[in-house]
Amino acid sequence: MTINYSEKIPNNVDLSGDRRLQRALENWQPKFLDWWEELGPDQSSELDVYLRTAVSVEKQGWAHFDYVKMPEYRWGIFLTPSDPNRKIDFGMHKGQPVWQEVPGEYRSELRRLIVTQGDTEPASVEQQRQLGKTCPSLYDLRNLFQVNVEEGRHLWAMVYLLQAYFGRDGREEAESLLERHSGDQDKPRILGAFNEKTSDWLSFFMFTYFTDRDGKFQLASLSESAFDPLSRSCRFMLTEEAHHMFVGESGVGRVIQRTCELMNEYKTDDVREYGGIDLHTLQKYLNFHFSVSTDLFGQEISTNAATYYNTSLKGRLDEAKIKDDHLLHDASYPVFEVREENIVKNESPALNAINERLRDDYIADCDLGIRRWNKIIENSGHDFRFLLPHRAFNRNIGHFSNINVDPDGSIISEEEWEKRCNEWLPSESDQSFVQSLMKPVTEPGKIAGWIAPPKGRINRQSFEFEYVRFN
Ligand code: BYC
Repeated sequence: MTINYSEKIPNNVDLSGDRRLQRALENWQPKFLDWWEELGPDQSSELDVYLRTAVSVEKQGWAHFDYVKMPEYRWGIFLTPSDPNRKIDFGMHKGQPVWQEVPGEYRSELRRLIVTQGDTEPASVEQQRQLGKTCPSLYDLRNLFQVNVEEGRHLWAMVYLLQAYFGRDGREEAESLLERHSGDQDKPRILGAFNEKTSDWLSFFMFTYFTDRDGKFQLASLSESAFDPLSRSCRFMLTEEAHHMFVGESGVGRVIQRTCELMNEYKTDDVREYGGIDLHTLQKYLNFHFSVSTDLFGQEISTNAATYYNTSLKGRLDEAKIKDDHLLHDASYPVFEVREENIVKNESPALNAINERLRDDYIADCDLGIRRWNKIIENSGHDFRFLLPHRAFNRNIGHFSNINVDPDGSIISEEEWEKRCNEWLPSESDQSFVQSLMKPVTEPGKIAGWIAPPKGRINRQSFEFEYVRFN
């Protein structure tokens, strides 16, 4: 399962054994590189970046660290080792061996799942394109670029599946993945959150905490798929994804740390004039990124999701660990809905509530990080606590998309929403304040004033290490 780096496209899928596929992917490769040049990290081609590259797909020690110019990064196709005994864990094909080919009757559903997943990867790179110019430190700059190249690789993972298993329409979809662009009026990205702007580093850290976490849960569900190549692709992607969420959680944590230091030093909550981001503003950014990411789980009641589950295409989180019949024909699941001006829980058929169940898992996971952030505040001697807003707050998809809800979950009038939304979501002036702090710091060992230095290291290198070299 070592990765073959002697080929033009590094891979562990014996690409050279399938000349047609190899040619198709080699044909797509320059288009990918053009896209990277045009819409990947701006003005970054000449930088030497201390990046990790996958050298093996085994759990231990798959990463190699070295300086790389990003356009020369070895994007490739890496799947976790196959398990010849793997059986399907859920849905109508439960108990049968997993599939190595796409069953004709599920072709369009599978393609749609793969395209939706694939679409998010280049989208996030596009969203983060300008951030390199305002990095708070070289350490952070390196982490941004690491996330970017790995999202690029995740696109490769989905493009491989499309090209290898979906023939001509797969090749067309692979082209379209480079043609839709984040925020484009005519050809936007498929899912809402991936058309939002990520124009400052606070948004980047919130995005990697909340939106990449949706990635974790969606990939985990897809890794349950009966279509084994999809499952194995997603399993390897999950190992890369962990670092992205670390960047988010530690990034936000370091901003909080710095804010608390300033609060203590100047004996005030209003740290803006001292170059920090006050806790209320952080809560607003949190509210925004949480609510936009919560939309990514789709509608509460979804026949699409029921079909994916029933046909064994997309499972639940840790499917094998759940103790039920894994068919869900007679099961129910509590789902929030609006009844006579109130938000109440109602038992619904579990098959239709698959999206909501995953959203519940996601929200519980988000909450763990919030608690760790609150610990930083508590340890600094302050009473403020972050709270996740109610799941119905600021939603654009599903039951709550037509009503206005405050962060506590009370339904409010349109008028009240208009009057108060700037208390809950970043206002224009909050955004321009945060933007005003975004000044590049590119000297090794130095850091911007609004964020604390990291405690962790990258490959045992200290914070003072020259993570990015400007030539
Ligand atoms: N925005 O029946 P429903 C990641 C559409 S992130 C816009 O509920 P379904 C990453 C929906 O497409 C993980 N539209 O849908 C993170 C459908 O449209 P059509 C990405 C939305 O299929 C950071 C209609 O509404 N992976 O990896 O049950 C950086 C009906 O909705 C949205 C996946 O998402 C939205 N938020 O559920 C980099 C996994 N939500 O067909 C990467 C694959 C729904 O009527 N995707 N719609 O035109 C899926 O499993 C499903 O497509 C969804 C939606 C869970 C997203």
